[in-house]
Amino acid sequence: MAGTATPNAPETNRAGLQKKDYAGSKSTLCIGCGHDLITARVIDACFDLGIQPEQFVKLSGIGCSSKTPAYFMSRSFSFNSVHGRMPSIATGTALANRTLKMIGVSGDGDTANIGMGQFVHIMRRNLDLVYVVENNGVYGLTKGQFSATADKGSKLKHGAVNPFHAIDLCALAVELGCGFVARLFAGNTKMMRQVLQAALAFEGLALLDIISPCVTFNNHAGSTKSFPYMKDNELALQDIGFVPAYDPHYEEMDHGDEREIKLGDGSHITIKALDKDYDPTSRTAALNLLAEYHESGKIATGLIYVNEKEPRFVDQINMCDQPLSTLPQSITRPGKEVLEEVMNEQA
Ligand SMILES: Cc1ncc(C[n+]2csc(CCOP(=O)(O)OP(=O)(O)O)c2C)c(N)n1
Ligand code: SF4
Ligand SMILES: [Mg+2]
Repeated sequence: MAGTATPNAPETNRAGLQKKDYAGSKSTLCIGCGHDLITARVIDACFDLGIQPEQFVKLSGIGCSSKTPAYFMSRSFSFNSVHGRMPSIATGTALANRTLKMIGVSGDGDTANIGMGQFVHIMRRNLDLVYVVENNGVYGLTKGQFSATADKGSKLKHGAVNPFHAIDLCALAVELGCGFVARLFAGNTKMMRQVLQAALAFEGLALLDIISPCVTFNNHAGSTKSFPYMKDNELALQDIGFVPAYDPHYEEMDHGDEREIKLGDGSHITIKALDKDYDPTSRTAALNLLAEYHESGKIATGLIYVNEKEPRFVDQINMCDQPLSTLPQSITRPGKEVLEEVMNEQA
């Protein structure tokens, strides 16, 4: 937890770093873009947790959203990949160095259109990755065409109506076995900051589908991803808190009627039901909830599903403890004799 050493001195966190140590380059996005709000919360959450920037990797695809890793944590590793292919790069990174924590930033077009094939497969694995979809329902970078998350019947700026059903990324993620699924709104600062911390602490893959309005191409009447629509139709399911593992005060706190979820690293998510009390550890309840809200036109935000019992990707595939990237070539390239020995082994 962040603490202040001396009055008026800039706040430092447990890594001895200040907020400015988590900054990146200046944003080049349109003024008011929802994506910039998400960037600010990523910086907050990484600062709050005291993440060491040099132990962190930022990955993305292509789009306005995929440009945002340039705007935070310039001391971290970073790779801006091909359109829709961020999950492949994340998988390779996890294989090369299992000790790194990763954030992948994508857009609704990058994920639900060109990247759908990659998305569904990474949801089945449990990489240590926070997968953020900055969801504005359009291809912002290429001037605002509908993406596959645009709601049926919603309108483009010049009146065209979307005839197709929307893909619900949260429902797909729950269906495919993802262990941490949240739907958020870029305008809900508090919830984003808490859930981002929990997602970063989660040992496995966390999908955050964040409605992030495009103020230039999708913020008009008729859009269901605009700031005004979200202000009128967001239904925050929960008041979410996060207590990191290193905070010694958790046991002393009064948790009243809150639900608690203990994560594998010893941290806690606290959940106070606001709209309706449902169990985010139940897969069936999560899928029912998403279907029910979709019908109503309301956008339920909060923690949709948590299952922290699945083994991590690197353990599922029996990866050695030492990161591959630190092993000498004599081990990673054992040579012709060893290959021959393997080939001659009896099945
Ligand atoms: C292979 C390929 N096809 C198409 C494009 C053109 N293109 C660039 S960004 C983009 C869509 C981005 O939309 P989204 O992921 O929703 O990001 P946003 O800009 O809305 O944040 C497209 C189609 C491309 N760069 N590469
Ligand atoms: S075009 Fe839309 S998504 Fe892209 S930076 Fe501008 S407001 Fe953001
Ligand atoms: Mg988009």
